[in-house]
Amino acid sequence: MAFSSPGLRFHSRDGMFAKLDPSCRILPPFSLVSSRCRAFPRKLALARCSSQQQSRVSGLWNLGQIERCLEAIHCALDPKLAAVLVVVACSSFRREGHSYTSQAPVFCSIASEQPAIRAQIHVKINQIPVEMSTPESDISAWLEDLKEEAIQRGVGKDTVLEAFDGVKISPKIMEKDQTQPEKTLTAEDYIKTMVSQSRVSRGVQAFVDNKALLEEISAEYGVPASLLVSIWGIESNYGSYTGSWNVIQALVTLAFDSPEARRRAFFRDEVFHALFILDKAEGPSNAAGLKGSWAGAMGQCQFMPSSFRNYAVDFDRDGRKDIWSSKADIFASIANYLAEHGWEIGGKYAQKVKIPSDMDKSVYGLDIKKNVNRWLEENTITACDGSQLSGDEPVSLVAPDGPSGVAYLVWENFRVVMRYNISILYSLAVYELAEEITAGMTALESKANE
Ligand SMILES: [Ca+2]
Repeated sequence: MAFSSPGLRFHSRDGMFAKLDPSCRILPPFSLVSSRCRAFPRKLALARCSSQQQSRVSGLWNLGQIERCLEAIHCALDPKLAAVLVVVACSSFRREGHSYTSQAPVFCSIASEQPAIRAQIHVKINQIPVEMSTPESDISAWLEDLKEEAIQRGVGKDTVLEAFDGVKISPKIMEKDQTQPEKTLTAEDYIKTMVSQSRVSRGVQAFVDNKALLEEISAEYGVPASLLVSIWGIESNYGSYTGSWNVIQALVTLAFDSPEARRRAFFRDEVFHALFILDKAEGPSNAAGLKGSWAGAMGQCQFMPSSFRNYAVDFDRDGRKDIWSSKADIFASIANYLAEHGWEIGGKYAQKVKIPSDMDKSVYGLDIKKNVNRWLEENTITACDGSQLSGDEPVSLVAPDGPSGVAYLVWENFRVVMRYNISILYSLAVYELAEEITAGMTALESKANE
């Protein structure tokens, strides 16, 4: 069969061109000949070589490889041709047994900025049947390799054997990893969802119930108690949802199957941290106690194993860092995490502001810092609550949906919370929930004083 696009033609020197047919299982090394893209085959070859490590497992192309190829394609070719290649590449992947509906838009956007082409690719990708899965023997070999590396890194053999007992690659986790909802909410709607009225009132109640402990920890680490409650509320709904997945199994699955090579390396590293937690008796006494989200975030403050090892605190001094059930350990771990990442005691966090709806997008964003006075001199900015803005500290202006959506001035502490979860929207939601909880506490106290 032949693919063509105006001015471009596929060509194979080794007769493998026919395998580009979407019915084949392996996307072969292929070359393209075109007057406009002579550099392309080399880029593609490089992309493939750099991920040989991953292809060793299945011998087939994985998402990470495909993504790199698509980037190369996108750099070199026109969108229509890239669109055809996306469909071919995804055919190979989809037949591997992966359902990657949520990745389709990513491929589509890499391939083309034109909505009509993206929509067309999306439809085509979803028509490709899912048939095959990676052979069991390959998974076993990969798991053995992982265990061996853990032992070489210094984890006790008994710990490794116990932790891996019954651990399998979980299709459910693979599915979850590949079907994350697309971020389509506006910042305002996202904040409304995260800072619901019930979450605010539960937060105020949680503050009241744990006031003495929260204030003790807040005094020790310099992080406001309302912020600790806010993060606790957003991470696990005040401890009511922490996830009951076996963390080793979750991490192993993601290290094996996550779409991007960078994420696979991240989760592989987290597997070793989780094993060290068990081996060095830093947390739960056995692997069954290491519970978390499907993505490996553990306990009521949702720490990844590496964060647990570096920042979790045994505040109640019972010999274990228990972020699953000890409130003292949970609050102190959150506070310590923020303190260690540079929380400025008494520093400002954020201020909701009004900005001109025609403000140029190039003049704001997290990478632009100016002091408040300069912002006021150069731009028309007013505080939404009517307060007077001024100050010499460097601040940034963020407006996630553009100048006509919500806008905030953000201080250094805003960035510190982004170290907890690298998302502007997350840090804004944490701020707004903390503000609401503080307001709720103030209202309660003034009522009590009446
Ligand atoms: Ca403890």
